[in-house]
Amino acid sequence: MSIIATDFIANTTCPYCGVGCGVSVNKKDNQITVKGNADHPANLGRLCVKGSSLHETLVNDNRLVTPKIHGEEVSWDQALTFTSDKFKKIINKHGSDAVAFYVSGQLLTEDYYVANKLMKGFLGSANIDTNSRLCMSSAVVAHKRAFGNDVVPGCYEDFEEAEVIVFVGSNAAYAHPIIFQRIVKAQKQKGTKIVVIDPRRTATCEVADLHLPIASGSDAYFFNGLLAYLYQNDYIDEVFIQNHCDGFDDAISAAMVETANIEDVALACKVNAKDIQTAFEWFAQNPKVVTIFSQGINQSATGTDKGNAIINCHLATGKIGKPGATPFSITGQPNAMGGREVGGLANQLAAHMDFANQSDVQYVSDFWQAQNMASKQGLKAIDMFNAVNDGKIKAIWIMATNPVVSMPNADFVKQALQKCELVVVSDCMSNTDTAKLADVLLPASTWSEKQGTVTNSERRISLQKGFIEPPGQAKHDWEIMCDFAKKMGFGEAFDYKDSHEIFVEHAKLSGINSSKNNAFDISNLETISKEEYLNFKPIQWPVTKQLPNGQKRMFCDGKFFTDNGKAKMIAIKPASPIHHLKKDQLILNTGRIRDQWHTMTRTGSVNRLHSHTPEPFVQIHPSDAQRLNIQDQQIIQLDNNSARFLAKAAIDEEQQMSMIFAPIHWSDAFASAARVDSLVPAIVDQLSGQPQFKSTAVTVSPFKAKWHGLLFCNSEVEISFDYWCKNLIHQSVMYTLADLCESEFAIRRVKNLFAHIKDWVSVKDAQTDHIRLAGFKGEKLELLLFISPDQTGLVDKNWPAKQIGESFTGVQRYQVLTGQDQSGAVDVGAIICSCFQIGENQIKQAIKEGCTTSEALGRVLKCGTNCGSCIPELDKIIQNT
Ligand SMILES: Nc1nc2c(c(=O)[nH]1)N[C@H]1C(S)=C(S)[C@@H](COP(=O)(O)OP(=O)(O)OC[C@H]3O[C@@H](n4cnc5c(=O)[nH]c(N)nc54)[C@H](O)[C@@H]3O)O[C@H]1N2
Ligand SMILES: Nc1nc2c(c(=O)[nH]1)N[C@H]1C(S)=C(S)[C@@H](COP(=O)(O)OP(=O)(O)OC[C@H]3O[C@@H](n4cnc5c(=O)[nH]c(N)nc54)[C@H](O)[C@@H]3O)O[C@H]1N2
Ligand code: SF4
Ligand SMILES: [Mo]
Repeated sequence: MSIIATDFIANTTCPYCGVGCGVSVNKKDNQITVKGNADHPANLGRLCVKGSSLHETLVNDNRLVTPKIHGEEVSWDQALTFTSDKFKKIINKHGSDAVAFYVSGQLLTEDYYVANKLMKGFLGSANIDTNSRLCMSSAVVAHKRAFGNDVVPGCYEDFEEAEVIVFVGSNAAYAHPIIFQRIVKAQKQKGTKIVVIDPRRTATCEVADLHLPIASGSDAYFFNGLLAYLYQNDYIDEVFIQNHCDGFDDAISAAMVETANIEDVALACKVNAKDIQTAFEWFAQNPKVVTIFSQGINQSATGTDKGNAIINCHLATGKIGKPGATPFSITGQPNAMGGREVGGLANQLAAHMDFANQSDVQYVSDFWQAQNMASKQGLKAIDMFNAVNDGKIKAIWIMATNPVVSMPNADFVKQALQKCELVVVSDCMSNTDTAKLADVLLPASTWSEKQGTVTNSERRISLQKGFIEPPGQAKHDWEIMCDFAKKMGFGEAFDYKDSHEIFVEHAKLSGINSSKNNAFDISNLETISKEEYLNFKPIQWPVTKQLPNGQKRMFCDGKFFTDNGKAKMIAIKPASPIHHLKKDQLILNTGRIRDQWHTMTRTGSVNRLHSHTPEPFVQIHPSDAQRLNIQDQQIIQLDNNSARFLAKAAIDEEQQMSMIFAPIHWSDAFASAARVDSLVPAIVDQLSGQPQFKSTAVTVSPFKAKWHGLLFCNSEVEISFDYWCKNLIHQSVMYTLADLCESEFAIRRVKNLFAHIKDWVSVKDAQTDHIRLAGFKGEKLELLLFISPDQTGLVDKNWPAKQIGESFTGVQRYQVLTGQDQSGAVDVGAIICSCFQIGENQIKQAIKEGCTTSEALGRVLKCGTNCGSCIPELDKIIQNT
């Protein structure tokens, strides 16, 4: 890592979630630290656990630092000549639609702008789609149907203004922690009522006044029911409807068909009618309601309709465009919103313009002086990979996303890429599951090295700043594409000096929207100087001559971006996914955990982020577990789609019956069989193309391992057991193991794997079948292996993990095989507070000694006093102890 110049303080933006927190980076005495930027309006100084560990991701052994062709290191010139020759040949022979880009909401706006311009304006196809298809595309369509444009109406201040907050399909305590903390603070100050609609009882529910554990996918029944209730009980804002909405009568008629009675809603949602009534009353009786929706809504075969069912209720009551009153689709990735602005989706043009409108296509083409302008929409993500599989797409370039892990039907995606003539992958990491399939692997710079803007959930544009030189030969994504464009013969149009120039062009292009009745217009930023750009002041679009300081809320005047200026209520026919479950099947729901980011390529390198949830798990209700003969923490197997998934059972009443939950994060780089999307088929919303990730019937069975093991060593190895999972803990790499083979084979396999170790010490207890093995190099402990026929016979992991690399002589070499500190100190237990590494056992002890609030625990143990992400769990442990 080469750090720029001397000491500095740099203001930048967090690269993780769509909250878009401002981060202050401080370099002093060769040490980099991060803290929340108190001046950034998104977080006002706070950071969650992921944000506050950003400095720990700056050094990473798995960085990709040189371009490679078929695994061989090459120069940039060779890599891009090879790639452009292939692209030219394929386009000449098979046409422009034989090539594709699959990009990401984690690209910066400037990268994204260049990718979109290159594909749609110069390569001549609109085959550029993004992982935002998996994330926000249903919300985009819902917004366009209702408002005429893809616009999030509200702002974060609305969370503090609101009297009622409804979280629907959002586990903000984990996924949008700083928004969650803002809301909890407001709740403490003024008693905001919080409703959570989620089949699971999540950490977000810890602060809920009401939790509705609805049946999987039944949300549209709830919101249609709410609309019918509002109508029947005279809560409609007649004047607003009259002046500002179309489609009211049809939407009401549709809502009255199946959901006119609360009892019917309760039946469809499988929750009790009284709670539904309470939620309806709170929505109806309080003028200031914010409905926050996320992937529990979007990731559904009818996600767009669900989005509109929510928006309908806000329109019908005029709860939009006012302080504290708005539907609010919160974005997942740091630049999910920016991608939409530049037209990163295959069915969009730049600056929110549309292929459906010939004058839009012409305008963009003229503006770019495009050599080969695409004239029609391209393929959406699922169709794109189908076309790769069918051989219709012969070259695909994947940037800043890991589809072999994150796409539904993930094994199919893997196969399609294996068959594809040319797979180019730009990533900052060398070892992702997708990078392993690349013909051409291009090293990209990443957060801390690259510079450019991102737009957060409240339309606020901020700068991610570069303050470290990229390692090795890594280049910025926009630079890589511009170099490629030059090789393709488009040099003039891609001759940018820096990201500032790209931003200026993007801002300029958006200026057309003032005459097109489109919301996205940041043309007032087209004159921004480089100096101003480098010190970018976070601002919410639109930013125009009339609105030079941006705009907090949209639709305050009741004007929408439709032809007649009125919002559209959409008649919704509610639907839930239908599953005919066999005896051993349950419905799989998937989502996020607190301390990991997506496929773990960044957060997976930080020890303390492993401590909260070290292994993949399947949350299962006690009665399902009992019926299927599953014990807590036992490895279980999920089957579907010809794929097998292995993870530990977490028996939990917070999970509803007939459903299970598994995290999305583990890839083949971190576990043997925990890519959850191998189980999920590609069923999509017909309007948006977004896949249904949250409701899949899978077969569930116990996995009957012959033995369980813990392996501690000092570096990563290519391991192959039926079950393994990799962790970073203290100074060691730890593998949790289990297998169907005999334990004797395991010993042999481990010894073969570590052939360089010659000095072994082992013990075997013939009675218990416990085997323990230590490997030394000189006095240094290189490896520890503990094997037991059952999991409970294994040692606590903290002490052994601290011994790797230490020196042992004489009898100590046997003592280390006990796996225990000879002083008898007690293990801290599962880590709850990642910041201060405070474990559950310590917390329980402190509660026994009199701490009855999370604040009191914070005073004694410091837990929860840094990022605050663990406070919901501290509260839960207090309740349960
Ligand atoms: N820690 C962490 N934070 C992240 C991310 C991360 O990887 N890690 N990723 C970011 C990204 S890209 C995104 S998109 C966001 C996603 O943020 P969220 O959408 O909040 O996260 P998820 O866990 O995917 O899903 C939210 C909830 O939807 C619920 N759900 C499932 N089915 C239904 C249903 O039928 N109805 C309802 N009402 N709820 C349902 C699930 O039980 C789950 O608790 O998180 C962002 N923040
Ligand atoms: N079952 C199920 N599946 C899901 C979801 C779910 O809830 N359930 N959620 C979906 C959603 S909402 C999302 S957003 C996706 C996320 O899924 P992905 O986008 O596949 O996940 P990431 O791990 O964030 O992938 C980002 C990649 O970009 C690399 N990278 C980081 N910075 C840079 C950079 O600056 N340049 C380049 N070129 N590369 C970089 C990282 O190393 C990593 O390999 O998963 C989707 N899949
Ligand atoms: S909430 Fe956490 S992950 Fe999201 S932007 Fe803020 S600090 Fe980053
Ligand atoms: Mo996402």
